[in-house]
Amino acid sequence: MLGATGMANNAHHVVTGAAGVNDATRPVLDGFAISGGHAADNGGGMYNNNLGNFGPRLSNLEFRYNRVVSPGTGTGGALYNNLSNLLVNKVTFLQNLAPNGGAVHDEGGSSTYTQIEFSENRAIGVQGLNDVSLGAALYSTNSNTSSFERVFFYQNDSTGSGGGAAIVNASPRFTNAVFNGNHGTIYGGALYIFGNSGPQLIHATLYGNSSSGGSTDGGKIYQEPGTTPGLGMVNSLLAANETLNGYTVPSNQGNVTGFNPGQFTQQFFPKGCDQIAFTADDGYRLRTTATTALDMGVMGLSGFTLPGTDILGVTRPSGAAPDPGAYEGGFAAGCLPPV
Ligand SMILES: [Ca+2]
Ligand SMILES: [Ca+2]
Repeated sequence: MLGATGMANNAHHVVTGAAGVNDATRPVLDGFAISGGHAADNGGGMYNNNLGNFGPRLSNLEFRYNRVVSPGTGTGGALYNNLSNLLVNKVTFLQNLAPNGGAVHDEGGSSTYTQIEFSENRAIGVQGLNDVSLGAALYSTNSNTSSFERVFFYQNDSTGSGGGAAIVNASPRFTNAVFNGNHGTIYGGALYIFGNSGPQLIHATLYGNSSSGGSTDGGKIYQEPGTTPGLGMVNSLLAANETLNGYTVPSNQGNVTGFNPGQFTQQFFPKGCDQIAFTADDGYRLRTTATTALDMGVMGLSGFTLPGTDILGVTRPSGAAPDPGAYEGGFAAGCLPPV
């Protein structure tokens, strides 16, 4: 059952999760590729339902090419977690697809994700009803409070809203996070936020996210009117020439907007020239000349848990104060683009 490949033979989930009775007895999946799953409802790669506090421990996995194909309602192309708290470490979600939550749907519960890459996942809605499609990489709903520490959202694309994540009545937390090249056809290239939601961005870098909904679309972040309490943001770095809608970046919380991307070490290669995220050549470190951002972060803020390291594990703060964004900086220009 594990590692099954070939879409046609997988009418349901590749893996169905079970629960432990304590942390030590969580079921473990380590070192697999879970690919080609093809569910008609939820969780094309893995399905976890009502497993409580001790859901599976997932490590060193790649979920790729899994999909949910039900028209308009299915969720979690790679991974569906309903009221199931997982520990997920060093996992890549690549090119998964669903109507909502192209890679992951966290419905209730509170999972802990560390060193996670979401690349090129898709949320694809019903033709003519594109706006029902939410969250190309992540769909967080129903009071979910998952934590994402060290996370890359890279080139995910929704035919509706929320190219990176769609957050509906939920409050996930993203710490040391990169959002690059994500796209929502309607609203919110990076994030779409709605309802009773209080997500947090802590040391996030946002660059090159877009949406196609017009002048009110919120290229990076779209927060629906009436969202309560709404997005919290601290020590985050927003590159120039992208738009927000329904959201005002808080001042005096170490956030920098309008950042010149030419002051990244390598603005065109967020993963660096090795094309691997979470390594020292990653492109969104700050140059020594990035004086508008270096040391502009705050050291502490009530209601937010600040990390002791950056996305690479470098101790924060380096220098006088933490640097906004995912990376602690102060470097020369990075690698040259491959020829
Ligand atoms: Ca790299
Ligand atoms: Ca610093």
